[in-house]
Amino acid sequence: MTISAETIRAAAIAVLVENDTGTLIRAAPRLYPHQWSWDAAFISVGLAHRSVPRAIVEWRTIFGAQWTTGMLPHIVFAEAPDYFPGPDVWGTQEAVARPAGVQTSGICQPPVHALCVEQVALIARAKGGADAAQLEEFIADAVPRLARWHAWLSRARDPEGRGLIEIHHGWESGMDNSPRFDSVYADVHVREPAVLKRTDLVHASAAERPTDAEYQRYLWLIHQLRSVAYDDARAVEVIDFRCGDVFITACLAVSSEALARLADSIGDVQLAASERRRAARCREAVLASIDPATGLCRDYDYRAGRWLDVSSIAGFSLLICDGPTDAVLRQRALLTGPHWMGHPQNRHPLPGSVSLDDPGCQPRAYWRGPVWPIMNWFFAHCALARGDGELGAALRRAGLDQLSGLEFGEYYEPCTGEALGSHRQSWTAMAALDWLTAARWTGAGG
Ligand code: 2M8
Repeated sequence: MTISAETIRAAAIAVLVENDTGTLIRAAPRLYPHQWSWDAAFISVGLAHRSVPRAIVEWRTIFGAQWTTGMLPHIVFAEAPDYFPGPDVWGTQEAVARPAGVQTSGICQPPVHALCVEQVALIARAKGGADAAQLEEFIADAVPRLARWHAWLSRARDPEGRGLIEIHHGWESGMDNSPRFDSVYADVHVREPAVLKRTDLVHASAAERPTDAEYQRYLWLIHQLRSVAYDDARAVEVIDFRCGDVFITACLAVSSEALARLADSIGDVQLAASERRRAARCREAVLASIDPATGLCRDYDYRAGRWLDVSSIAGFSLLICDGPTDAVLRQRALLTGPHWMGHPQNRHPLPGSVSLDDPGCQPRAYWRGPVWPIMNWFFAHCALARGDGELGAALRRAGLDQLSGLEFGEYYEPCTGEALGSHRQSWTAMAALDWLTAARWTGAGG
């Protein structure tokens, strides 16, 4: 690294400060002027390093938008008209389960929340004093909310107990246009094309964003969900997209373990036990999804009744949630090998969203090839949590090198290292800030 850690750290803090509206952190200054659910969860970890009370405010905004069903919606809208699709398109005021006094979207995102609350708790408890005291009060409120969120995911998105958590929109995966979902989207037939107001293309290059054809399908799925007023039971009857998402299932496994520890910390042994059972079920489903031929995890198309044999970063979901040593080591060898982190053309030894060797890889196109700093952080965090300090440190080192240009890109071109999509993306800044601050990485205090 030619640039000092302190320079990166200060620049990362500046991004979070700039994107702060006071009650929520915009996911990005212009492209994403609202609060995104999994972005905000990750961002709260960075916020906690600077101010535990501010991190708690972020969580109050997330939880203040929780639906009565327990769902945490994927967007909480701020006062910012410049985003499409905005609240008028979502029309969630027609939903019985909507929260009062706040506008939200009507779908969810990967459940990394409990995992991030636990990190905030660890940071606050290490700081002690007023931070720790405020934290304990917050945890007592957060734990039942997180429990309702997890219960909703199992109840509404795995009603038959098949194991994989089902999504009804590619946006729920967080990896919007990933080739993971190409064949699922091929069965989404847009009956009434929407008027597209692509505000995203004002702020990012079209070559780095989804196409209009993809957006038509995104809008059609919103239309279908809105037609049943976002009612969970009716949604499964009308929706053209029903995919068992292995990455979300792995996120729920690690988050359920985290929630179990949080529940233990406040003496709720019953909740702790049921979250551990949930974690075990999810982990089993992730393991069962593995293609014996490739060693990678797979999504499942519930409408078509078939496994989706697409190689993407989500294929490494076992490295998120852990599992039997042989299967974990196989994935680890693949991830660090020549098709992914060790690819000879890589600017930095980091995994792309799709392998550079995949014929469908598009190195500039969003979730179809670029390297995502937040994924590097997440995989590094989970490696460390699994006891794989070597992989965690390797991802951190290369991840920080990648961010030394200080653009804090949303994603990066794998071969050139060019920052793509939005610059000054909040969760990218969080990754740098946590890597340079948290005791588990630096071995120092705080
Ligand atoms: C991207 O998704 C939004 C839609 O939700 C968009 O393209 O407008 C995804 O990368 C998603 O995972 C992320 O949470 C969001 C904000 O960073 O942007």
